[in-house]
Amino acid sequence: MKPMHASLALAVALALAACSSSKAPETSAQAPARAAPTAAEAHAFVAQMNKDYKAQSLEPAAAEWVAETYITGDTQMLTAKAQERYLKWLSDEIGRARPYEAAAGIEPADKRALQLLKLQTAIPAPKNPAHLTELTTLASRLTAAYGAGKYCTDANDPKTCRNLDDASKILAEDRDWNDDLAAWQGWHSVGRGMRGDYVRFVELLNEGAKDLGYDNVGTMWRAGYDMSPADFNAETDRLWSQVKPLYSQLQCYVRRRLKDQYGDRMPADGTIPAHVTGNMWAQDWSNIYSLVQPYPGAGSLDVDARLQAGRDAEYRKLLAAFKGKPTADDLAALDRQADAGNALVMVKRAEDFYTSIGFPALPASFFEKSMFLRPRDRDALCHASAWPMNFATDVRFKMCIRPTAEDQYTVYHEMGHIYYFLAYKDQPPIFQGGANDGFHEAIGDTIRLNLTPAYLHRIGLAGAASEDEKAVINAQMKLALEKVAFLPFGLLIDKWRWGVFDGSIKPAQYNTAWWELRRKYQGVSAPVARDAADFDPGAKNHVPTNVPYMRYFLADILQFQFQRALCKDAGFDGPLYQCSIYGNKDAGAKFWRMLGAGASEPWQQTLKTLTGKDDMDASAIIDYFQPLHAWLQEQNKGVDCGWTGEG
Ligand code: X8Z
Ligand code: ZN
Repeated sequence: MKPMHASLALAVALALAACSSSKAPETSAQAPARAAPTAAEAHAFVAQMNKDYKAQSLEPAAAEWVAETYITGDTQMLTAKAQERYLKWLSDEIGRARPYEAAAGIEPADKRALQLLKLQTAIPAPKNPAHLTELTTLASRLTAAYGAGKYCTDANDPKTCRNLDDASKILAEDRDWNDDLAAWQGWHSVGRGMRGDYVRFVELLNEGAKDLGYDNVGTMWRAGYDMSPADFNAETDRLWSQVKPLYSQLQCYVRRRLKDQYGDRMPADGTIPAHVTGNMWAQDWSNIYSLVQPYPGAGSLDVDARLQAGRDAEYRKLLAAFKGKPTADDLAALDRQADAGNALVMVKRAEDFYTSIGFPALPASFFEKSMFLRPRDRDALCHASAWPMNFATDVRFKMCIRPTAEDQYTVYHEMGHIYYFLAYKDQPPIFQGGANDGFHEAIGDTIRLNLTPAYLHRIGLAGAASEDEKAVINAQMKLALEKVAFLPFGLLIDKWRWGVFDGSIKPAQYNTAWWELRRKYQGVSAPVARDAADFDPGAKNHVPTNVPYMRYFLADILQFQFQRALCKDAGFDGPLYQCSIYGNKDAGAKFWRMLGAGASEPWQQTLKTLTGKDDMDASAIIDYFQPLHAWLQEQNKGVDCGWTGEG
């Protein structure tokens, strides 16, 4: 279903899956395929289509939820079957809908609904039934392989195995070159086994896209932006050219500070090796803030330490209340209870922001049905996602929350999806999606921009805030390591996939093309030589789980546009980086109205209602980081910036 797949991670799941159980409904199929249906007939078709779409989507959503929260061969099979049924229904329905697009005088909303139907999955179904079965089987197998991924130093000893949480923790906290290298290499070995499946997966996706009338699946993914796929391509390049100068300054400065730390182990070609960025994919560098901090000690931004302290206090409280002498089992249970209590505090903290701007409290079922912690007794796909289960109030998180700043911000992000679902739940099902998928990703991130040093201090997550220049530069640097460092990464994942899908990147070049793009856009390199069997894209969630990624690049730009508009609305007239709309119901009401439109109108119109402009525009992110940008330019004066292979 669109909301899902098109919009969020989780969506993914559904998206792919979004299907139904029974035979294709007779209902909308009964519409006569006459040459020229009337507008009234088209209207009736769309009404029935909305009903069927909803009915068909419930079971695959439930199947995918179980498959991702309880990975076994059985749940993989069940979700593959549910997806297969849904995708079959969807492609049949698209065929039935086709004649109505040409109905004379068709209402614009009906026309839009018919167009959106074609975009309700990232996995187009091949007409060949055996190929469809194979496709959904591969989709669920790749998702499960990523979710259950582990690497072991001794294949015969499970105690030596590590999962993504373990490896990520090392990269985030341990600054030792070799420890980080081992964690990076370990996790990337998980991708190797996916290579063959992915090659076949791409063939089948393309077959499905062609059966639906697209050149390839990349063209289909780019068809969801109310402009031609070619124009969308050019649009992403335009936005990148707006932000590249800022990114280049950041890369140059960070590389120099890493050189101070690691000396000659740093490559001489100007690139940053992926494993020393504090993040498995080098997509968010905020974990190495301590290495690149402009003015040590100016301002107080130690959100990680305060979150950990909060979780530890929870544990001590539980231990103190325990009657008698706890056994080892009791202690393990208390530990778990402390994690659960902490996760709830982190979720409630985010909810508090949203309710402060007038959004409703989350439904009780959200708290009952969400998964907040990594299950201890089974494999689960821990990559965070938000799930619209029923086009109404059954909305959920699937996340494995740890007491870190990164996870706290991800909670705000996921909650943005949840509130989008709730805001547009009264739209017809086919309009229950983001204005475009970048909007969906940008909502929670906009809220996250309101977590200024002053706000973090106010809620006890940071020490006293200072607005002196040094503290401002420090705070900007920390945020830039998250938001500016991400920009080229957000862009390149789908540059790679679009190439894979259109055949310009052949299977034999999958990995080399991946690293060429990493180098070209990010100035990041592989820390060790890669070989022909490596499949490093497989080590990134969205590739095996088949979630389009350009949405995050768009969101990184859009969230600053949204924030600028909301702050204006709130009457804030200081520098944008100091604005927090916490408690501002007027700004909240305007935001809520935008969310309520869902996918019912072209995104340009939705954007204009909020910001007064109808195009995506990176000037807001550039303005936001103006103080840091100037500071970086000063620091990098006389430095030979840039790298070999820069695009
Ligand atoms: O996948 C996500 C969210 C779920 S929609 C946690 N994000 C991207 C990623 O982790 O790669 C958020 C930022 C980019
Ligand atoms: Zn998201």
